[in-house]
Amino acid sequence: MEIYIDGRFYPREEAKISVFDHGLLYGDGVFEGIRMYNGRIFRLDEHLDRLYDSAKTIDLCPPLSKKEMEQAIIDTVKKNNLKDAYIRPIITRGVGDLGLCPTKCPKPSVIIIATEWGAMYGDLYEKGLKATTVSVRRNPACSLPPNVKSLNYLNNILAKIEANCKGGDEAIMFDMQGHISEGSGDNIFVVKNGVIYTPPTLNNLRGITRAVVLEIAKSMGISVVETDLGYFDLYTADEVFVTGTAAEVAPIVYVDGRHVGTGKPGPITRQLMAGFHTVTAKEGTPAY
Ligand code: PXG
Repeated sequence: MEIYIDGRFYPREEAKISVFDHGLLYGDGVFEGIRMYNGRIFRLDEHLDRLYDSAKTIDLCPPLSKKEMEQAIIDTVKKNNLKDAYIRPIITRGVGDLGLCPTKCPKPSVIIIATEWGAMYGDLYEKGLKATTVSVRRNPACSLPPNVKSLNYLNNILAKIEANCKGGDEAIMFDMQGHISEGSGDNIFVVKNGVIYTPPTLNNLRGITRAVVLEIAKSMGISVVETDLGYFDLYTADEVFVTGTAAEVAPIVYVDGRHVGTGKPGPITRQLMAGFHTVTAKEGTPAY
């Protein structure tokens, strides 16, 4: 595996950054998770836009233009001869001193890791996942906006730890007001009486898979409503599913020990899973 760091490629064992990089010291940086399907990079422009918006929000000036970043991503997948892959571009604040002030970091760093990748949840796409609501609240938009895909993922990791302890495959987080926010690494949807409901994106990451799934649903003539949701909606849903670059479209069949609908992946979720595979099979920026 060859990893890109600041314009050069290093073998996995030699791909290292400074212990004084504020990405490590403070989680000060931003990243993306991108998929490549059959040699084409899925929704690359959207991921680049979100990466640069995340950077702008934390006042981090990327050392590469968007075009140069796109090229670096393409170079990295080519260097590794990848066709079906997960791509992880990272921009860190760079090397500074032990103080947290970012003005001491003159040069942000860019890292790109690309690795072969298949289905994240294996047979759970057929069986469905068990989800657990967690006591950890999603950090509010007035502290660290959940729209920023920052290197500081402890909020999500705490949620995942709690879900793991409770035997869940994925966590479901609420915001400070008690509205459903999202999973630890995916957006959440419920289906009731043939209509898809999902929270607006002030309290969660503006997921790119979320947007694709909403497009697919609309093209299939399924109504979509973006609205605040609570426990009640989750426990009484006919279907629940999550979406993410890593998770793709994944059915949830249990929430807090209550079965969702029939306890099996529902028909709308299945339609969207199939629709998503159709879209990923034909779209994307060709790397070769
Ligand atoms: N919410 C959060 C908090 C995320 O981290 C999504 C939603 C889905 O967004 P996209 O644009 O990918 O549809 C994410 C995605 C993992 C993992 O291991 C997942 C993500 C990031 C890093 C790791 O599951 N994020």
